[in-house]
Amino acid sequence: SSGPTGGQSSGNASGTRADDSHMQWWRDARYGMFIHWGLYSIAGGEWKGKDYGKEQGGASAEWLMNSAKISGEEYRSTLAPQFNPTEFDAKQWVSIAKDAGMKYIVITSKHHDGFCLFDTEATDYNVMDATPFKRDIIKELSEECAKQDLRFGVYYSQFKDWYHRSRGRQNPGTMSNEEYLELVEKNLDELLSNYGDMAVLWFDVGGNDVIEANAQGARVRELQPDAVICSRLYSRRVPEDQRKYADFESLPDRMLPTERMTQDSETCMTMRHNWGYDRTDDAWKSPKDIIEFLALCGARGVNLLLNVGPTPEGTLLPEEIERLQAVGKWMEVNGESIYGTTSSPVDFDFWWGAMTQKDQTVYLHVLEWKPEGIEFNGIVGKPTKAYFLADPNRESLPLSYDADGHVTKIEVPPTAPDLRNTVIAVQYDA
Ligand code: FHN
Repeated sequence: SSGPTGGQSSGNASGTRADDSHMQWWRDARYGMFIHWGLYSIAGGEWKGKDYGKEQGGASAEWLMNSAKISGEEYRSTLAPQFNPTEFDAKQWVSIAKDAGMKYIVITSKHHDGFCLFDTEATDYNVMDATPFKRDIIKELSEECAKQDLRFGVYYSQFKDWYHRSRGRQNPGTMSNEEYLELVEKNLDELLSNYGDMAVLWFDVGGNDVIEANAQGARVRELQPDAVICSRLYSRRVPEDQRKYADFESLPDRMLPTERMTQDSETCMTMRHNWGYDRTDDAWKSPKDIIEFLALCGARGVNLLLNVGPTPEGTLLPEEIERLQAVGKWMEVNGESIYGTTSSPVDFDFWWGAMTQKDQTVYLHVLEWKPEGIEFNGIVGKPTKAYFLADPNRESLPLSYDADGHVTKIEVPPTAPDLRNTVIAVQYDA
C-alpha cells in the first residue's frame, strides 16, 4: 500500500451495544488524569508515628487502613473529622489537567477504605455527613469538567470495601454482604444519575462473580449508555470473552506493553511510587520519563491515565504541577502525534524510539539520538515528505531512498539540536 501499514484496529466487548461509537472520543483522547484523593490523604502514609510508605515498601497512602491494620471505626473517627480541604478548587484542578493536554479525568469516588467523596443516601460514611467539609467533590469536579469541555469519570471500588464489608471476625464491617451489594447498587445509581454525563466508569477491582459484575455493567449501560467501562469491573480471573461489559482492557498498574495492543487498552501510571498522597514518597519520575512513557503508550495503541495524589488541603503538589506543565508544553507542539493516532505500523521499535500514525502520516518519536542521524526503514510505502513536527514552517528534511523506493534515511542537519523528545512527521501519498 502507499500508506503506512499495520496500525492495530481497536476492538472491545461493548456489552449489549450494537456498536462501539461511544469509544471514539476515548480512542482519540489517548491521555487522561487519574486522581486518588480521600481520607487517607490526611494520614499521608503515616499512622501513630510509623511511616508506612518507606517501611512497608509503599503499601501506604490509600492502602494505609489495610497496611496499618486500622479498624474501620478508628480510621473513620480519626480521619473523617479532619477532612476539610478548604483549598480544593475544582476549577484549578480541571484547568491544570486541560493545560496538561489531558482529555478526561477519573477520580476516586469510593476507594477500598469505603469513604464516599459524594453525597449518598446509601451510607453516612461520606463527605457530606461524616466530615466538616460538607461539599460534594464529585459534583464540583463533574460540573467544572462540563464547563471546560473535559470528559469526567469516576473510579469506584465495588468489591473491596474495608469499612462496610465484613472481612472476618477481626473486621466485621458495618454491613452484611447483601446490604453491601445494595450499597453498591445505590451508589452506582447515584453516580450514574446525579452528576451529568459520566464518561468513564473505572471499576477497581472486580470479584469473581460474573453475574454480579454483569448486573453492575448492565446498570451503567442502562443509565449512561455512552459511558466507557473499565475491564476491572471483572477480576482478572474472569476469562476475557466473559467480560461482557468491559470496553477497554485496563493493563496492570504502570505497565508499558512490549507490543502493540490489538484491543482498546489503557495503562495507569503514578508520577512517584504511590497513588494517594504520601508525605515521604520521593520516587519522582522526570518530565522526560513521562513524555517518553506517553509516546511509547501511543506507539502501542494504549491510553495513558496519569495519576495525581492531592494533599489533605485539596491542592496538587508543586512537583505534580511542574510535570503536568512540562508534558503539556510538549503536547502543545507534538499532540498531533498522540491524539487520534493508532499504534505503530510495525511491531518493533527502533533504537532511537517508536512510532504512531494517523491517516497518511507516521510520527517518529525520537527518544534517543546519535549525531549520525536515524535510520528509518521497514515501513512499506513511499513517503513524500518528512519534517519536524515542532517546525512551524514544516521545512522538508532530505530523504534517501533504496532501489525499491523505500525511505532508508532521513537526513537531519548536523546542526540539529539533541533531538530526544522531538517528533518527526513522515507524510505518505494518499
Ligand atoms: O488497590 C488499588 C490501588 O490502591 C490503586 O487504586 C490502583 C490504581 O490502578 N488500583 C488497585 C491496585 O491495582
